[in-house]
This record gives sequence, structure tokens and C-alpha cells, in this order.
Amino acid sequence: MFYWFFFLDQCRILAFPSTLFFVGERLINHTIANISVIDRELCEYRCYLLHNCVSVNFYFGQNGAEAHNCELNNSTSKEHERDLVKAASYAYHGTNVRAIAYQCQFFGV
Ligand SMILES: *[C@@H]1O[C@H](CO)[C@@H](O)[C@H](O)[C@H]1NC(C)=O
Ligand SMILES: *[C@@H]1O[C@H](CO)[C@@H](O)[C@H](O)[C@H]1NC(C)=O
Ligand SMILES: *[C@@H]1O[C@H](CO)[C@@H](O)[C@H](O)[C@H]1NC(C)=O
Ligand SMILES: CC(=O)N[C@H]1CO[C@H](CO)[C@@H](O)[C@@H]1O
Repeated sequence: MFYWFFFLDQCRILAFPSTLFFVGERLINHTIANISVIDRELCEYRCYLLHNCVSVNFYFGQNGAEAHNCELNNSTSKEHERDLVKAASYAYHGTNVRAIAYQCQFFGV
């Protein structure tokens, strides 16, 4: 299964490819925001809204009854492989980021 999830704004395309989706893992030490969400898509959308967000950890709970938690990260497992740790009830989702207008800063405002 392979899918791309694109968010488009003036400066960047944020793609969440399934190849960067890991259930049971979590990127630690790079969380810049921690929010409660109803599902993973909303988590990824919130990442898109935050300009320096480049990956997310999604906490789906042990039995599905708890609030789903969404940690937005300003780094990815590509830069910090050792910060990607095993974590039950978590899923990590990294992105590919591309600037689509050369005058735009990648992570600027
Ligand atoms: C990441 O966080 C853990 C626990 O908070 C800490 O022990 C570790 O040193 C941190 N790693 C880095 C690279 O900052
Ligand atoms: C985010 O909030 C949840 C729920 O309060 C907590 O379990 C989790 O450790 C928090 N994550 C970070 C990175 O602070
Ligand atoms: C990510 O954000 C943290 C907290 O604001 C900051 O200390 C860190 O330098 C940032 N990391 C990168 C790669 O910019
Ligand atoms: C990789 C990345 O997105 N780095 C950004 C993280 O956020 C800081 C500010 O909090 C920016 O300065 C980095 O460019």
C-alpha cells in the first residue's frame, strides 16, 4: 500500500508518504507542539499549518477510547535516526518537504 498526502501552501508541499509511516515508533526530543486531535489526518493537517513542522507522532491510545494525541516535530528520523524510539500505541509519520517557489524559505514564515 502506498499513498501520498499532500498539503499545499504558498511555499511548500508537505508529503506524508506511507514509506515514512512507522507504527510503534515515536520521534523524541523534537516536539514543538502537542495537541489533542480526533484522528491522524487532522494531526497531519495541523503539521502543515505550522511552518517548521516536518513530522508527527500520533498517539492512538491502548483501546481507542482515550483522546488521540498529536506531537508536531521540527525534525525527522532522517536527521535524527537515534531519536526514533519504540513506543507502544504511537505511530510516527515523516514527510518529504519541497519548496515550490524558489523565493520561499523552506521553513520560514
Ligand atoms: C532525548 O531525550 C531523552 C529523554 O528526555 C534524553 O535522555 C536524551 O539525551 C535526549 N537526546 C538528545 C539527543 O537530546
Ligand atoms: C503530549 O501530551 C500527552 C498527553 O498529555 C503526553 O502523554 C505526552 O508525553 C506529551 N508529549 C510531549 C512530547 O510532551
Ligand atoms: C526544534 O525546536 C526546539 C524547541 O523549540 C529547538 O530547541 C530546536 O533547536 C529545534 N530544532 C531544529 C532542528 O531546528
Ligand atoms: C528542520 C526544521 O524544521 N528546522 C526548524 C525547526 O524550528 C526552528 C525554530 O523553532 C527553525 O529555526 C528550524 O529551521
